[in-house]
Amino acid sequence: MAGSKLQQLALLVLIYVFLTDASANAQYNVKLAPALYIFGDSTVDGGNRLPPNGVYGIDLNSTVRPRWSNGLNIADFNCWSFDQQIVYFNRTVFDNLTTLFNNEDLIKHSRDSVFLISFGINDYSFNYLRPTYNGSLAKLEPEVFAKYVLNELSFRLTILHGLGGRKFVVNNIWPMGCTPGFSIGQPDGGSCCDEKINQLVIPYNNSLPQMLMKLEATLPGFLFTASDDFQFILDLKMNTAQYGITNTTGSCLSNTYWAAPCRDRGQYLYYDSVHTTQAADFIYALNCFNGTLCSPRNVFKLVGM
Ligand SMILES: *[C@@H]1O[C@H](CO)[C@@H](O)[C@H](O)[C@H]1NC(C)=O
Ligand SMILES: *[C@@H]1O[C@H](CO)[C@@H](O)[C@H](O)[C@H]1NC(C)=O
Ligand SMILES: *[C@@H]1O[C@H](CO)[C@@H](O)[C@H](O)[C@H]1NC(C)=O
Ligand SMILES: *[C@@H]1O[C@H](CO)[C@@H](O)[C@H](O)[C@H]1NC(C)=O
Ligand SMILES: *[C@@H]1O[C@H](CO)[C@@H](O)[C@H](O)[C@H]1NC(C)=O
Ligand SMILES: *[C@@H]1O[C@H](CO)[C@@H](O)[C@H](O)[C@H]1NC(C)=O
Ligand SMILES: CC(=O)N[C@H]1CO[C@H](CO)[C@@H](O)[C@@H]1O
Repeated sequence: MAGSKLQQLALLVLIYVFLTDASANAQYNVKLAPALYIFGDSTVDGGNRLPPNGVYGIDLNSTVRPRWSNGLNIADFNCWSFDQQIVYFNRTVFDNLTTLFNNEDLIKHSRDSVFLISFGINDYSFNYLRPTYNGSLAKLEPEVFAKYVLNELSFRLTILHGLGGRKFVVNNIWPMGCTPGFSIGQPDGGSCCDEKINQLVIPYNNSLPQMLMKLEATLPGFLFTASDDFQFILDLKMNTAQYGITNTTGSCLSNTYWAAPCRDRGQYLYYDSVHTTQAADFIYALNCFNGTLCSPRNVFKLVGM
């Protein structure tokens, strides 16, 4: 996991802030985390499962493999199933890290590293909310489905804790009804969000912090911060001038696979019908690392703990 085109954006933000903001050091007692391990779905995909087509990753000048965005995304790494990622991480720990560190240093390395977890969004967008999806999950009440996904997440966080992970950054579910794939049928040509769909993810967002606090209370040394993706997207849509992202409703790609992408990608919130652009992800990363988007502490504070 520590291989490939590692987490460039997140790391860039980290390095940028560490290099440019000496005062943060004193303020938060910040130190650079030894490693950033990233687990998750296509929102943090580094380009392993994609159409063989240049429109994804277009702003990377073919320097790295494309991903589900125009450029770098929230975390930037490889999209395997979460469990496969755990297997690879475990292998990295046993095959590689044990040769680099003695036992004591390995514990310290794992304890100080940051684990970026992207979970749940694909469970909602590709299973639960898919109109044609006929699986049993789609029939569950929103509260029941939320509980199911949260249990799956809790289980995997516990495994990662067992493998030495201590500091976790976890997302909640963004307002699905605002993604172009769902808002397109709405009045006003898709500028409004599908509020019914937005409501469906709220039980998950409401229960996520409790679940994480429970882990923090029961697993020794476990620390988390949760990003409020839901509020982030709504804020972006309300404050377009401040962020310079002026098109928060349409998709930069008019057709996911074949059409040329829009030219002004820096002004779009959505790159395709589901995924956000590099411009939006950069604002997100800054706000979670150094702002108030992530709570109960931002990533700087988490790293300094
Ligand atoms: C990080 O946040 C602190 C406190 O709000 C601020 O002074 C500093 O400029 C921020 N640094 C960056 C790089 O945004
Ligand atoms: C891609 O090329 C453009 C124009 O040369 C440059 O401004 C940009 O920084 C490059 N992007 C990357 C990721 O190398
Ligand atoms: C990690 O790998 C070790 C050694 O191969 C194995 O004993 C252990 O069950 C694995 N743990 C997980 C969670 O995969
Ligand atoms: C990790 O260990 C495996 C097995 O020994 C090896 O094939 C691989 O090249 C190592 N990876 C790194 C990055 O050192
Ligand atoms: C969904 O399930 C129903 C009843 O089980 C069936 O009649 C229908 O054809 C299925 N739809 C799809 C798209 O598979
Ligand atoms: C946003 O982008 C879409 C797709 O390119 C376009 O149809 C729409 O008119 C744009 N909206 C605004 C407000 O620019
Ligand atoms: C705790 C948390 O993240 N709650 C979010 C869940 O979704 C609502 C939408 O109603 C957001 O406003 C909350 O911030």
